[in-house]
Amino acid sequence: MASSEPEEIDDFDVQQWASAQHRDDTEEIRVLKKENASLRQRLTVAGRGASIVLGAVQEAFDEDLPRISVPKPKKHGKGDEEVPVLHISDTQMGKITETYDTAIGIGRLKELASKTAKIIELRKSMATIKELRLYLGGDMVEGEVIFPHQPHLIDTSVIKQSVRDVPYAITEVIVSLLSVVEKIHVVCVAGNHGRPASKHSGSHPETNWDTVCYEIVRMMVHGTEVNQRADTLERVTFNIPPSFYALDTVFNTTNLMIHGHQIRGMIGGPAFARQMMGWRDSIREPWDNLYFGHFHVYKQGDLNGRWWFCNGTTESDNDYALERLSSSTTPRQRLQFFNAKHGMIADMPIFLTYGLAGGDGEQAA
Ligand SMILES: [Mn+2]
Repeated sequence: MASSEPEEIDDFDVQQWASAQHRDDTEEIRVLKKENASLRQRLTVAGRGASIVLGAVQEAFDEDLPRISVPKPKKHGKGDEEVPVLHISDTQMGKITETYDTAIGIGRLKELASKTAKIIELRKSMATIKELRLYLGGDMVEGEVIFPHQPHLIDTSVIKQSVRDVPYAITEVIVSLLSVVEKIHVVCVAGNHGRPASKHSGSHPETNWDTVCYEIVRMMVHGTEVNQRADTLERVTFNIPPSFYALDTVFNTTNLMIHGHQIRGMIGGPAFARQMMGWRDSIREPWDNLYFGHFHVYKQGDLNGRWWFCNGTTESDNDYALERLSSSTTPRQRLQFFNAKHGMIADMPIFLTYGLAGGDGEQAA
């Protein structure tokens, strides 16, 4: 009985059957089939819902954009032009520790924007500052399936992290900084916590919840094609490349940003140095300085004249960093200033103490 079955299947031409069916379809069924095929494509190729979520947000924004009132900078300052670079990464939004959760994460980003704005205003007494670069370095979301017990260590789902909390917080940072600069150029890379599933699950490398956040920030700031916000199109620009790295040129210096999970060994160590020199040759475009996060350790160094800058995190009391990296520091992010003559002229941590005993930021708008 079993021996006759394969022949029957061989005789049956699926392609022919399918095209015969297709010819008999009514127009509605053809449209439905096409829609079905395109949805299936989006699910399997683009990866498990991330692009569907993005599509749904876009449809919602086509109807109604979030209300944002975009401020004008009061003055540009005097003296030679300077460009601030603000590196935000590893906000791990959604994660809970003893002293961190989503509300504290959002509070610290507000604190960061307010402290950055104050420093920019101060520097305007000696420099002209019109434009800021905002580097979003990945792990903006904590995710939910990065390691097996993670569901116990988060306060919101990855959907809320990537569609609501991070886009809201980052859009607030952008809008708040528009009160001190005319233009903001936003440069983005995705982190390992934004992966939709385990790194061995075979999802597309471009599919990442960080990227969903960035695209939603862009929609919140610019609106959609159908429903555009005219006052921000020229003032805020975005670079969200599909590659693991992003490049940004400030005056004569080209900065290379990655998330950092690609780095092997100790940062600043010999394996790291080899890898950094490898990227110098393997990445087609020439670059000068390397920016990354991931390690939750605020550090920098230079290697044969190229700077590397490792960003801190907004989170506090991270058991992983305590156990594995013996590091426990005040939450911080990086702010720099560049000018045409010298390139990078100032590099400073912005300490974030919102939510900590005796902390600042309660007053942050
Ligand atoms: Mn990471």
